[in-house]
Amino acid sequence: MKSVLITGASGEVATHLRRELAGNYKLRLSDLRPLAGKAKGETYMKADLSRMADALRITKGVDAVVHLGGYSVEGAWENILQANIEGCYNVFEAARRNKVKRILFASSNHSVGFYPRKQRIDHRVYPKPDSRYGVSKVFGEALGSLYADKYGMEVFVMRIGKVSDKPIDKRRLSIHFSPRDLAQLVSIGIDKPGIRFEIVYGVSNNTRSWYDNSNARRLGYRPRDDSEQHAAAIVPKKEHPTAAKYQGGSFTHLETMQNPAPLPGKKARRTVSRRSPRSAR
Ligand code: 15L
Repeated sequence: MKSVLITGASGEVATHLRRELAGNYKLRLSDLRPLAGKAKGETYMKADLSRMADALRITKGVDAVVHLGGYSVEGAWENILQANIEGCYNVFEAARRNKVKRILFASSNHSVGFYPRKQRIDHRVYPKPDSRYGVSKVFGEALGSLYADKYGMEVFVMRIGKVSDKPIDKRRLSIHFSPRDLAQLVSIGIDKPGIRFEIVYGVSNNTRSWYDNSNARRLGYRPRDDSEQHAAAIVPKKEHPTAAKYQGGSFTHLETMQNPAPLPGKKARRTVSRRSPRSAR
């Protein structure tokens, strides 16, 4: 059985993933935050990914890394820099030093969030991040490309939409990613032989998708869910005109959001500000 490290294991995406992958891999879970309950076959290692020593410790001896850790929404530059730029670099570099070949990187729909909703995009489009958060995801994609080309690592980039049981609004109908489809895509990323550097969209088979996900299909992905079955239950909400135009929605105009995964000792920020990045500090 392969041994797989999941970073950001206390987060929402990892919580779904752990449940879906249970029994298929030996899961090593890391997070700065404590883990709420551990299943059979899971081990937990507390780690601050902005410290190289921690990244080296947790990546030692695993077959693959699923890197989900980091700041998961738009935030102050200091937070994004530490969690998503330094943390991401440390994970790739530690994996290289520990000779872990395979890394799955959780990028986001926000690395391409400034594409208009009326445009269908594939995995080859130029990045158009919609936020500092989106820029940090483009950084991770670029780092993955470098580590694949320069060091022969096997890198699987997933531009994840929104993982949940049901979409909560109209935008999420286009980027919905069900837990079982997430597990299928991650398993391909871990097990498919011959991967060098691939970008795929982490979304279900949504009728209203903005993505041509043929690269994922080429690699064997056959999503089973379509958000359309939930469409009738979505309550229409008025969107900001910029948000309504672009795929990234509110990330295209808001400066900070509530981080659903606050660091220990820090309160989740409830402020949603429209001020400039400078004054938002
Ligand atoms: C993301 O990248 C976030 O991590 C997630 O919390 C959601 O906000 C999602 O995008 C989204 O676009 O809904």
